[in-house]
Amino acid sequence: MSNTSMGVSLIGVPTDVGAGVRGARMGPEALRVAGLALALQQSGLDVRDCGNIRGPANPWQEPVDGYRHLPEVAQWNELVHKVVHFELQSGRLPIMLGGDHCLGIGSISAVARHCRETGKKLRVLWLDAHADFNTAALTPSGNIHGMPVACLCGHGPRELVEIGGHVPAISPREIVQIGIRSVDAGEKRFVHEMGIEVFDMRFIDEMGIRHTMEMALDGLDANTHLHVSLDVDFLDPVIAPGVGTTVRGGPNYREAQLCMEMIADTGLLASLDIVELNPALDVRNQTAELAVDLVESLFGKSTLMRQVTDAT
Ligand SMILES: [Mn+2]
Repeated sequence: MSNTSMGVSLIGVPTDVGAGVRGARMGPEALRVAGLALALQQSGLDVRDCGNIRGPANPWQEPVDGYRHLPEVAQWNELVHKVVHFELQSGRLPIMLGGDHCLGIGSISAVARHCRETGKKLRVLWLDAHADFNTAALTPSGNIHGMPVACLCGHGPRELVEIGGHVPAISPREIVQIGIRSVDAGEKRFVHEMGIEVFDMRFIDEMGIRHTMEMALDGLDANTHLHVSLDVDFLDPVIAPGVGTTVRGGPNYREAQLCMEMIADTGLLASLDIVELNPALDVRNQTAELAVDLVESLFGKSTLMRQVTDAT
């Protein structure tokens, strides 16, 4: 079991134009300071830090027609889409260092486009406290970091829905949500209507992370491109305080590790977003360090003593 030659590209996306609290723009640096590149190198990967994408500043304005900072969000996502698609075409595994979660529009639309071009099946694992399935009509705030999944599924402003040139960018069948525990009423109806598979915290409490992940990873095959979109607010705020939108009752440390390890076991991880880390709210960079720890597990560093020579 070796991924020695696998090339991964770190792409910093320092923005919080989609968020309701400022500070996620410092996320990429916090992840670097926490040692992300070195940790991945020590896992045997060929790591290239591509530096940061440079997009528009955060104008910090009120919503216009139900959206905050739509022109800026669109610009950032156009840039993210281009870079992520280029890295995938180059045969590398892009890791997006966010930045707020609106960036999932650019990165996942690029992944979906790459899958269409290469005949791959796509599975997106959306690890988040929130469904991020709001629309201008449903959202109270207009913050676009609450809308990326809706946009990817074809519901949102043209400027975002059409990024990547294929509408919708993904089918609701290609995405699975895990850890959800805070959804607006209208948003909840819309998620059900669209038929998105959601494993919320109630499900995880009752069935356990192991069974949840078995179901979330069911049906993958060697031709599947697995994308993980990790919103740091997925984690319980007790272990991950450095987020703008904490919600109590998320996975604890061991549950989060098991989740990452089971994804690693598939050997299919092909792209990753790490988003919503807000160093302005963190305590001694512990949330960034935890994210690095989890990413190591995602790339196969097991914290267990069990030998892996035999399956099951
Ligand atoms: Mn999110």
